[in-house]
Amino acid sequence: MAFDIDMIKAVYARMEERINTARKIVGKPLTLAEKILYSHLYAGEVKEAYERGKSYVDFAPDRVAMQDATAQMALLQFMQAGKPKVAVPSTVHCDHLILAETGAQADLEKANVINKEVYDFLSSVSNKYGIGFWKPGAGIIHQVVLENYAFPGGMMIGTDSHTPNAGGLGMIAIGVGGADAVDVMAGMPWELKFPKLIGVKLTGRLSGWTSAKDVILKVAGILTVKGGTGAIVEYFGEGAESISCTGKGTICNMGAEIGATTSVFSYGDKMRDYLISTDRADVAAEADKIRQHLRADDEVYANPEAYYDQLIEINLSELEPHINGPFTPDAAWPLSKFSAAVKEKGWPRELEVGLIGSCTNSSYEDITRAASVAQQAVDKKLTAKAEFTITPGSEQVRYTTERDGLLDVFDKMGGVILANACGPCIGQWARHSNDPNRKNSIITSFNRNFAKRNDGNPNTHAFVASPEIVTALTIAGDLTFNPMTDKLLNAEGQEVMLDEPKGIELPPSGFAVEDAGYQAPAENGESVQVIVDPNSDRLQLLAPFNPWKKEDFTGMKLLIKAKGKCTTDHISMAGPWLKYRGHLDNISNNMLIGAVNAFNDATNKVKNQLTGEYGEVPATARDYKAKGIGSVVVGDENYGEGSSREHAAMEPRHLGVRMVLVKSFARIHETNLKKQGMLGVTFADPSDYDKVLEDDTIEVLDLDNFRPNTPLTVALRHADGSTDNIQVNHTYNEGQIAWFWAGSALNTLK
Ligand code: MIC
Ligand code: SF4
Repeated sequence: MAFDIDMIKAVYARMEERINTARKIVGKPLTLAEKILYSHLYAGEVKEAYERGKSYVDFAPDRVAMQDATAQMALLQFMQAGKPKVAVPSTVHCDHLILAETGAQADLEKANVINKEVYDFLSSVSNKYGIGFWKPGAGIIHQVVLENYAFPGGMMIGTDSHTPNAGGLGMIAIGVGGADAVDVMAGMPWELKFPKLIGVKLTGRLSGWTSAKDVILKVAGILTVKGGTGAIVEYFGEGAESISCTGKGTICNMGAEIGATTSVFSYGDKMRDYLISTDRADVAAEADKIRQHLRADDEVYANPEAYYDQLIEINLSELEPHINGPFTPDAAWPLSKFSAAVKEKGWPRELEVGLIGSCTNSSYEDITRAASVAQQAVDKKLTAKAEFTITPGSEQVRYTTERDGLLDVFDKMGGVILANACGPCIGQWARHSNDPNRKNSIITSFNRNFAKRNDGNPNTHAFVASPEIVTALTIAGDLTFNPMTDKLLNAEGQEVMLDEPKGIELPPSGFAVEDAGYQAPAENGESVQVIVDPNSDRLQLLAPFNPWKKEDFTGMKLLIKAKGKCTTDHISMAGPWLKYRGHLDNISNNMLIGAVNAFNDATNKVKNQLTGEYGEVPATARDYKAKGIGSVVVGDENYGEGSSREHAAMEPRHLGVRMVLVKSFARIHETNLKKQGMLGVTFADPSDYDKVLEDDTIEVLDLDNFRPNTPLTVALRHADGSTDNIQVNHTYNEGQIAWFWAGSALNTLK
């Protein structure tokens, strides 16, 4: 299982030279992100200064991590690439497919039966191609990576949008689609537009009820779900130094919610302590030797305005706990204003369930802080009014916190310990409710709260907060409870208050685990067989997509014009659909079923232009496809925000959608579309969105002139015989245009 110390030494050995050259070429002091990026150029030598937000750059990441729900598609594609073994250390983590129902053990046992075919597939592909395999129950990808593989100054990609969690350990870790992972595993360059840089200066110090989570909840409020797009967020300042390593991880994790490419903290004592405590004193010793390269240059910290494209300052001493939601993670409410907001907006005041844990918030520190609140419920004779669940992030954290008596405290408060897995965070939750459609409120320490995400119910108002705030509100069973000011009535009729939470950063008697759940790959996997049953409804081998001719982009029908928020959860819902993540045709039946049709405000109800009838989106797309007619999806701002799931791009590709035309894209989704050979373009004039009508037939007029930095012209032919010609922009470079004509990036790799 061990991380590769030689690989880390090699990265560190080349850093100094590359940083010095980059500093000369860029002509000014460097930020931390720039140092790491310039040290990971695919071509090796630093030859030019890249323009932030503009230049496409080829990188060579050190590692790849994949979770089971995305790894299936990634590895099905890798099997097509014809390589005998992965080119960089890679791991697979089985965390997304475990349904939370009764509790850890029973749920895990059931998952092992239900998902056997998928787990067997993932374990044998991993075995064959030299990939480390973390079994179901081992933990959530980002927590396991932080505990075992992340290292300061490294660069990693992962097929999950919360991969940036590893920024808590000073790594540039970026969420990507499976096709990107295939490139890196095949030893090819990985391309990224050189990011812009947002600096966040933290002064003061966290105390009382405020925790690291509140930093990112606050930042999300400032930047919104789009504000980090195309940027790396770099945290620094005395405040940053005092935050624990896992707290830093929480902040970086949720940077995904502002669309940031990734987030990162510089190396310091907190990271050092964490490395030592997780059995990696040798990594800490190496990092100590090059400390000056694992932070920005002094000039940057002294005068940050001059070096970051945008600068935000937060005083931790004044920062209040926050609660964000409902339905979007950037609706940020300071605790003191939240209760009034609940009343004013008419959100259901009764809190039905509190859920802590997940990849975002299940460190030893998080658990101790939440347990210190839970213990008070026991001591002060308070009975928790809401249901309470706890998902530990890894077996190591679970084992250690159980040994230290912490899980027992939750148990006494009435909490249920779920498996070390995503569970309710991704809708893998058999929620106990007498009415699954009731308007209701829940609060989680997770990161995302889009409609329907946790339990499939559009009326569930999900809020996001720190584990300790979630625990306090769970005890109260009331969203308007403010633990800093309000009293609760206990079983003996006395009014009591909750004291501030107390946490312990790292376990005083060290981390421990009996079976971490790791399986190393075969030394030589040549003879390992990977079996996919042709009759399976869970797995399906992929057939290459056809190359394009320009005629394919004429006579296309509008499939749907989506209105408002259209996240990957709207495009390819998770929860019950996760079971089809390895079967493209089956999962395509969820395509865009959550998107709101701009013409009738309904979901999954679009006009079939051939019959005039209204039908489900996937069925309508299949009908056009069967008749050889291409279709078009039109969307609003930040289309495809959220997850890295490339299914959101592959499903439309599979069902005959040829073009996606939107006001703006989220980064990962835009790349996923390009990789799968789709035409992803944006309105040059966003108000042209209004020109798209329900009966439009659509054509790209100048596809033979598809070149970088050159807009295209799209004709919207309306039913009344009139036509609107509109300009659309794109961000394809030469290489990506080659993927497009080839039908997919994978077709060019083969
Ligand atoms: C999520 O948090 O939405 C997920 C599920 O982890 C996704 C990945 C997926 O869809 O499999 C993500 O964040 O990328
Ligand atoms: Fe799993 Fe939720 Fe983390 Fe995604 S955000 S990896 S679903 S725990």
